Amino acid sequence: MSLKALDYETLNENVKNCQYAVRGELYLRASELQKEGKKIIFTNVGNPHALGQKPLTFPRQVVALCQAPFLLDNPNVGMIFPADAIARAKHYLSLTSGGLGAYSDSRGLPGVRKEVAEFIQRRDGYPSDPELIFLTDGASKGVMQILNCIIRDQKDGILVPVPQYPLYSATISLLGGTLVPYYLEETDNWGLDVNNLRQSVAQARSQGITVRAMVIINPGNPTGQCLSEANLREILKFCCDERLVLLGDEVYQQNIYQDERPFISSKKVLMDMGEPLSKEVQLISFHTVSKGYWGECGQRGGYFEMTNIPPRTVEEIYKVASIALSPNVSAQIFMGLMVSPPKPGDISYDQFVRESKGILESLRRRARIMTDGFNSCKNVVCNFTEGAMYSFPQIKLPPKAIQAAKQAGKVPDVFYCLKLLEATGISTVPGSGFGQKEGVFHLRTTILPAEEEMPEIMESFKKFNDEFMSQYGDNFGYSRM
Ligand code: DCS
Repeated sequence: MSLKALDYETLNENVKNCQYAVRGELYLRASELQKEGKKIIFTNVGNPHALGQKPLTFPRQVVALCQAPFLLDNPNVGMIFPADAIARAKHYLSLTSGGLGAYSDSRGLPGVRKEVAEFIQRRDGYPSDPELIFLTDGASKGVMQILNCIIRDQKDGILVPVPQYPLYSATISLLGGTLVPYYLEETDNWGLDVNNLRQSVAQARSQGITVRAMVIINPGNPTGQCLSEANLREILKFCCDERLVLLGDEVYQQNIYQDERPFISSKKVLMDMGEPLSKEVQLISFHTVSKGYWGECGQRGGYFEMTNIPPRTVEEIYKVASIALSPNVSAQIFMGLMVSPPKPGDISYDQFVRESKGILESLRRRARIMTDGFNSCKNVVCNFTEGAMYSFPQIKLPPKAIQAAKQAGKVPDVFYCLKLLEATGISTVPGSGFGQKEGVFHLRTTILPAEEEMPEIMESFKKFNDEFMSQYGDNFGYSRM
């Protein structure tokens, strides 16, 4: 019997080969256990609202009014909504061509792109052109659109950090390109050594790969590090020398939990470096409404900004974006609100600041509780989460545990994470889903569980881990790699 196009055997191999561990085996098992009635703590996805974070009031008021514009005609609207939310809703509705039910331009509403450009200009101190900003359905879609433009065939390589967020590995394999790994240095707080980059590129070239772009995730996922300005300068110089497009994933730019290394955008560093670099290096920067203290993952709002991309290419990217007609219009409004939140003197300002500060300060405390908790466990070492939303401890698995994993037909860190899940209900992602050095094991957890639940979660983790280590250990000490 002949096979049909959607029979598994005949599917596009790129689809079958692509892996996305954040919703992989661990997540599926956790969902099963949940159905069986077990309490699961889902720390596998950076999805703050799913773990109880409350939405910020002001943006929801504005979008609620945009979704239900008839409320604006209700004489009592001022009793439920503050005047600045009403004014903002009218402003955004005036930018649309028929409210939230109408497609927008495929690049997004011009008025919102202008607000994004103004935000970038305030943040970096350099002009930003709304014509070079495209709004997207979350940062993910932007990354996919751009990788789609770059990858021509399997000989095209993209430099990706290891460990990395698997959007990159999955999309590269979906598009049939080649991932060229560069390793982050765990003992150097997940720093990036440009010599490693050179080696990675040389090795890829020796295998006939044309390296075309480099991805940085700053602050890092899953690694949580913030890149220093000096490091960013080296990277940009490297991209200039090697003629690589830099893809700057900056979705965690508001999530910073230390003061030594504040977030600094790749665009600002590039502009600070002056000519010729500032006119030469091709850079695409990504942002989202899913992270920060907004955490509006379900709204699917994002943007990318293009720097030094020729107009003909911008036209082509626009054409391809047009195939999907329009990014979500309500998400575009969230993006507009994120980049232009209430200002001092506005009615909603105090409440907005109170809510956003409350979330960020709590995340900062949770980052500390988690790192300290992991570091108090046997055979576990963990760099401090400087930014983003994750903790990525190294788990030094004893040889007996690795042996037991092999017997169970599991990758060792998957084995450990499954046992952790069964024993405690904590659903994590094994380090192998992000890439790691051979023979080294990690897990990733978010720092998002409610602060008051954190001590209990860490206690339950410690109990499990220390028992696991006693069960499989030989009581010999492991030194840190
Ligand atoms: N880039 C990075 C580095 C991310 O971590 C994520 C989401 C995205 C882009 C895409 O986000 P949006 O499409 O929602 O804008 N992070 C996933 C993660 O690791 N856990 O949850 C989601």
